[in-house]
Amino acid sequence: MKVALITGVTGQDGAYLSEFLLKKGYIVHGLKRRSSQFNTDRIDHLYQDPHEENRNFILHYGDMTDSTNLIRLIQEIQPDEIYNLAAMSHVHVSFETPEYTGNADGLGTLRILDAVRLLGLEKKTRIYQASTSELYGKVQEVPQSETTPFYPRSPYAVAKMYAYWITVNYREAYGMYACNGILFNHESPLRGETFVTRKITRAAARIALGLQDKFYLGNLDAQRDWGHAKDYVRMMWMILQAEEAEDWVIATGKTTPVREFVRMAFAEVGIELEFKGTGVNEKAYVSFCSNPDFQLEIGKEVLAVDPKYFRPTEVDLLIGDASKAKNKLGWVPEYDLQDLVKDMMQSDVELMRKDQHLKEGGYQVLNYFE
Ligand code: NDP
Ligand code: GDR
Repeated sequence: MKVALITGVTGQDGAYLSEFLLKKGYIVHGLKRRSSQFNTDRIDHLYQDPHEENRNFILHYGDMTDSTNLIRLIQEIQPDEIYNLAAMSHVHVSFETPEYTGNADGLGTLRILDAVRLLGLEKKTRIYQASTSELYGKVQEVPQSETTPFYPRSPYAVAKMYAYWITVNYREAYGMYACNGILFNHESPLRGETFVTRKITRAAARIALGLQDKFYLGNLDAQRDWGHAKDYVRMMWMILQAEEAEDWVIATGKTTPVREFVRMAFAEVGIELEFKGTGVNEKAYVSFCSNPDFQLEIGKEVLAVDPKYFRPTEVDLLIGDASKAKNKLGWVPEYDLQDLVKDMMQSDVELMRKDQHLKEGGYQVLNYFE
């Protein structure tokens, strides 16, 4: 049985990757942070009581900023594969916490690579580094591929650039099997609530159910290449099974503006929107509602722009060329954008219906949006 260690196991990708590897028969070890509350919502269905024998899903406390912890864990676990997914992954927040982001996302990657080297596991342990399309930043060429130059536009992207190159350097210097997956945006019902797609699907569900009046976004013109996280974690595994350690772009090859994602999310539940105005004055109104379950007034304002969500430097356009992964590894995504929106909306409507029941029962429901 192969043994994997996943850092960032409590995140979106960590949860899907754990499920995927467990189905493949792996023993999966996960690194989770100590938190003052339980932080394992996304993986609770995989949880195994520590008193059980022969567990195949084992969680350990740890942190990407703690070398001794990482060295000790890797020594104990002796993993065949490490998936380094842990990161402060929010681009906008990285402008608020640049030093921490550099430490966790940049130096954290070095700590993993160097632990493997220090422990003499260079020939045993394969390493996947969660690199990102944010490396491309300011548009140099489209579509973006493995050969497109980088121009990072946030402390997050700069930290990830260090992580990218230190991964390449350890591969070249010490012959380690270490790869970068340059993944474009991927989303799912498990996506963090403050990333734009999930913010939109949660708000659309809440507005449809009458739990919320309107919501606010930043730059509606930004364009992203959005795929489904389930397709992307499968690719992480395929990358580590390849004969040679290389770097790979994973993307759908299609790009969509944030505004269009908003339109698709509302349309998924029968609500048509009309957008009026431009820039910070742009707003969206209900123009038609075909769903008799939702009591929405035609002309109701549901979306406005709030400049506080604009970033000091923005990445305007991402569109990836994953031909290398498709041709050499045979990767074919199962979901397109419409399937993704459907999956996220179904899940959020179901989740918000629970809130609706709680509210009707007189209980307080979460009313916090970032
Ligand atoms: P999430 O934000 O959902 O998950 C990040 C994970 O990292 C969480 O488990 C988080 O723990 C953990 N983490 C954060 N800081 C630390 C730390 N200092 N020590 C230990 N663990 C830490 O991200 P995703 O699952 O979406 O992404 C996974 C990886 O892929 C990230 O590295 C991200 O930057 C990268 N990436 C993501 C893309 C995407 O579109 N999703 C695209 C390209 C790259 P906690 O749950 O406690 O917060
Ligand atoms: P991104 O994802 O920055 O691409 O990073 P995010 O969903 O945060 O933003 C996408 C685009 O939407 C615009 N936007 C808003 N974004 C947020 N979060 N909130 C808003 O209200 C809002 N309004 C408009 C943004 O300006 C941006 O252009 C994600 C993360 O998962 C990274 O970890 C990963 O590396 C990259 O994807 C690939």
